[in-house]
Amino acid sequence: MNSSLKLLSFSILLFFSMSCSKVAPPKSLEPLPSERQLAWQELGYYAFIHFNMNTFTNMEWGTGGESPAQFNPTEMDVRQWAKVIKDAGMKGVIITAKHHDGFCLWPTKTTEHSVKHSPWKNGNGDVLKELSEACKEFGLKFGVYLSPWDRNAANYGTPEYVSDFHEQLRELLTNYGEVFEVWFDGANGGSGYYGGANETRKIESKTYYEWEKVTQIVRELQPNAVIFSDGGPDIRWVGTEEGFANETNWSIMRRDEIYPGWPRYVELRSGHEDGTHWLPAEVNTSIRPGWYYHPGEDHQVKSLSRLVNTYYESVGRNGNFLLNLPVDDRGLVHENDERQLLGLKQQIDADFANELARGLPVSATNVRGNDKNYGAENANDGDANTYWATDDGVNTASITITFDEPVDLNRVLLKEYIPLGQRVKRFSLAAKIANEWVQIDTQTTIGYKRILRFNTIKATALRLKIEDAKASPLISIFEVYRAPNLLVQPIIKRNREGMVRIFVPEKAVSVYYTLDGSEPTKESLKYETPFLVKTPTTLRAIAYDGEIDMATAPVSSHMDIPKKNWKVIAVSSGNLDDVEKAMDEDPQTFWATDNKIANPQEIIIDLGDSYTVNGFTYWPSQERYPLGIVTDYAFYLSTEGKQWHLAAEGEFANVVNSRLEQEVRFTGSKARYIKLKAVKTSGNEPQASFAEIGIITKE
Ligand code: FUL
Repeated sequence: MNSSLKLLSFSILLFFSMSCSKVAPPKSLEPLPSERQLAWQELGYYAFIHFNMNTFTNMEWGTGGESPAQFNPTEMDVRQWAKVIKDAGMKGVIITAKHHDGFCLWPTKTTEHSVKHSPWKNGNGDVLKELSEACKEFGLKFGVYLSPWDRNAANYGTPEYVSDFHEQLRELLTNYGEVFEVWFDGANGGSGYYGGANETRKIESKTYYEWEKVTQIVRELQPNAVIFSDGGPDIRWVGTEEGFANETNWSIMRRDEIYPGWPRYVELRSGHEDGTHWLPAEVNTSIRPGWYYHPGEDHQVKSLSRLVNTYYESVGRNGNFLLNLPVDDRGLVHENDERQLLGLKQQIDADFANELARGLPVSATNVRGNDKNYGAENANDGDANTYWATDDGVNTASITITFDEPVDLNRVLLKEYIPLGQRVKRFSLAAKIANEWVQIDTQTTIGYKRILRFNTIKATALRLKIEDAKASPLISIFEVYRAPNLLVQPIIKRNREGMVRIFVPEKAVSVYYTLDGSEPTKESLKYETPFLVKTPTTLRAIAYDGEIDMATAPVSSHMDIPKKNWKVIAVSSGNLDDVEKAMDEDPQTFWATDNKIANPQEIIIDLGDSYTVNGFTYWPSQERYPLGIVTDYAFYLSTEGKQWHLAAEGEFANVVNSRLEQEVRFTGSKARYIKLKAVKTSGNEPQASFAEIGIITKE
């Protein structure tokens, strides 16, 4: 054979050995995801927008008896929403085209209860049109929420309504370009306005809406769109609105058991290991307590650490994250929400900025047919389409990545190659630290994406052990990160005894504080254990990250005398069992007077000793649906509990919309007893509630 012939036959051989590996690919493990489900899973994080009639009536569930005239945003700007969403790193948006109250954000032909009759743009507006166009402009996916339950429709409960509902769906899926997700809610409380009938109507949620037909319409008009509901058929609810999936999260379920309003919905948090259909979880939660905008919740936008947790407990647990933004009555994403969204983006970007394992030496205890196509190196090549696989029947195996030198790390991101089915049932992670193998974590499912968080370690190698799987495990991604510490302002708490505790979410972050009102620095007192504050004091604290030499802005907490010896000695009405909630130093709990007895109501407290009282404080209830917020007060002092002297009376301005601590100061006088009288409550509710009462003894 001459040399060029030799070269040719060698190349042919090489070509065959590379392209036609003799090893058969792993068999798929049913059930499998569809193309549209796979595409959806890649989105990861996207926005929900609750903006509709409820935005203007300050409700969560409208009755259906509202007037289109009430829908009237003053500065509506969907491009602002799209920009915020894009800047937040979200991939799309789903809007409440119609919520349970039946008001349609587009000029539908099916009902007069729509933007067509609202003053907004003189009835010529179409929120769906504007938003779908803004989505195109900003490169966002566009989705729709259409409530099956309709408390406005006179024909709700009849077959005619179902045709209208289907027609609404057709309009939404025809007139606004590509739709990526159609969202159906399972809620149905029965009662409604129903064209003035004001009654309760029961429907059979499994059959009434003709779900097969609904699916047909979506497939016909938007073949790439996924359909969401409690039980899919494409995407499932995660069984909670708190913002998490369980650690064990199968993307498969026995789907035929599920229907809208399914009573065993808690199972949606984990899926079914023996699922019959691919049905991945979408984690939906709101950035505020409510789904809709309520000015009273402007101060309750979720903290950065809460949002970061939600991200890890959704995207990091094999789910997608649908975060709701309650657009406000101006028609804008509120600035407080925007700030938190951008903070979350910044933190997540920083957490995953530098991958540390790409291309490093990696080995596995078993490789399918000893074939490079399934070798361990496919797990840390950054390509989710290649994977490490084991021989058939080998469902326990491990893969080890070795670093050139000791590396600081605290995150591991794993992916299974899900086009062939979800397989891993149990796995563990170990790290080689100072030459010893240390177990870091033991977990269950992986799925599309699983992120493990742990305290920073310095390791020379990492070993992922698949302990058990339904079939040979296929690991497409094994990434390693060192996320920076989450540096957020400390949270200060003090109990009735006066014990102070200061919290930060990261162990590696320190807290420094001052007790004289001065600016804290890393030279100030370091918080190590709880301590007692017995006299009126201003505590100021910072969180400080020594690794980057950075501190947060200080937080301040004004503390007065401890409430240790306080005793409620009389109330005008109400249950005394939980009356301490009005003075337990926790504004998240509250005490209320009897709800049948009209105001004024009052509460009398014995301070246990005599003090010069210069003022008082009142926290309104922080409940989602607060009752009896005191709007007008009278505050009295007494030295012996019989003779009362009026120290102050007035109004807590804007206390309903801005439910923050109220502070009233007056010329001080000596007292041992205080009396707070609720002269008036919000909406004149026949009940007064007190989340926390305090006094000011400091000058
Ligand atoms: C729930 C609805 O009842 C709420 O109003 C909200 O739309 C939420 C996303 O789903 O079931």
